[in-house]
Amino acid sequence: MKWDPRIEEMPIDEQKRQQYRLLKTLVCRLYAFSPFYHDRMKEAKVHPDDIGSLADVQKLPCMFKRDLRDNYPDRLFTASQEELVRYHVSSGTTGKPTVVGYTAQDLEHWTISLARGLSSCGLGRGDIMQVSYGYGLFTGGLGLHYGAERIGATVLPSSVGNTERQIELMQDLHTTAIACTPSYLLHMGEVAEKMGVSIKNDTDLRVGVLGAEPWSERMRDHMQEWLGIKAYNIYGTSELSGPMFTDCVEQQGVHIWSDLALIEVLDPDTGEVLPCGEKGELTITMLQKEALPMIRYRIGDITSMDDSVCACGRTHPRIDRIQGRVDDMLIIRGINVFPSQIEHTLLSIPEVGGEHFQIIVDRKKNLDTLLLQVELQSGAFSDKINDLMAIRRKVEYRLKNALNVAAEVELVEPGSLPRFEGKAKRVIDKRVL
Ligand code: ADP
Ligand code: K
Ligand code: ZN
Repeated sequence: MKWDPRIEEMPIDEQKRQQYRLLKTLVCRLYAFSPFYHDRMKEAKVHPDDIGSLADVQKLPCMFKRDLRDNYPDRLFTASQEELVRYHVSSGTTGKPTVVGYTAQDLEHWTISLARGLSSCGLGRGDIMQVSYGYGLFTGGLGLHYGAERIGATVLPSSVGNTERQIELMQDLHTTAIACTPSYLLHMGEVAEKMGVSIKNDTDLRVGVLGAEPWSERMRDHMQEWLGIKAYNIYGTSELSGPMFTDCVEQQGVHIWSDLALIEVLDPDTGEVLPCGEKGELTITMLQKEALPMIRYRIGDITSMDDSVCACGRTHPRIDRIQGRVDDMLIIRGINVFPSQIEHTLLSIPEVGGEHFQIIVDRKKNLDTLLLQVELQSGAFSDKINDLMAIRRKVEYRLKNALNVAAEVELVEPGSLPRFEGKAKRVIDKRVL
């Protein structure tokens, strides 16, 4: 079922004309009303008059995550507080989070995007969707919540955690679909088995809408087989609004609705636009966002684009699975963690300092684990176990606050971690997808 066939099947040249109109309007508005974009465009020596075709988007300067960070919390907003109806906050790269804001219209577009996407996964009024993304400052929970309600599905806002209870509810309320991270669904499957419940045989679950972290085709096959479901990919970032684009039933890539987003794939080194099919850095211009516009936002995710018409009949371009990052961002239980954030936190704790540490990421019982080996400063080294315990608790507490994910800390003797001559290799990621 198509939520909005007129848009979803729009001929490609018509989509392009619409995109050009939206881009032109956006650029004119920002040049006139946003000091940030005005200055950026002046620096790049482009004027709204230079935008005379869709391809001219390439003349516009790119934005990066650091632009949001440098303009914390709301200096990039182009809506007044009166016009904003919601904030979300995502983890930042140096301990400083990024704040995103929404007008009513922005929430509407996010919801519509998901209504189209969830319908394209074969969901509708007859479905009961358990939303097991976190509700709160992160975007996942509320985003899927409103998208699923819009298509008339019955939402069970179970959020993350309390897994046994979630499985009981899944059975009692006959949940047919779940939205969560792929690793949380794997964890649920295991917990269910321990409870003597087979998700495949003893529940009505038939669809998973899974994302917020990388996963593979192999993992999709495994989950579909083991849990007896269709597993669909969902992609987004808080700067776009949140998770907002999904696979369709063909499972041949994530459809990016062209009336909402204009995508390019750039060579991460040169910034040049790459042709369809080539892998590079996904770059998105959000064509209709009001509160927090994003022009040529270089997300850091590596993928390729396919602009051929999908077997489902939808004419909007698709992106392939995310193949990696251009930076060192880690995703731990769906939450973005930058090694620089860890370093920043450690630097503020005199007993350890931030010079020598190692990050070990693993997956145990299908849950990501984060272990930090941290060298003590020689002055803080003590053979009193109580002192060491206190330092460790302090480091764990500070990290939890900064990262929003728990890290286990192991204090090690000064000088015991490897030293590097070139770039430090601080991360050991043992997870295999
Ligand atoms: P979210 O709340 O959706 O996790 P964030 O802005 O915190 O939003 O994180 C966005 C990042 O998460 C993306 O840039 C990407 O690296 C990763 N991500 C989100 N969805 C997927 C997905 N389906 N596959 C791979 N990575 C994903
Ligand atoms: K994420
Ligand atoms: Zn499709």
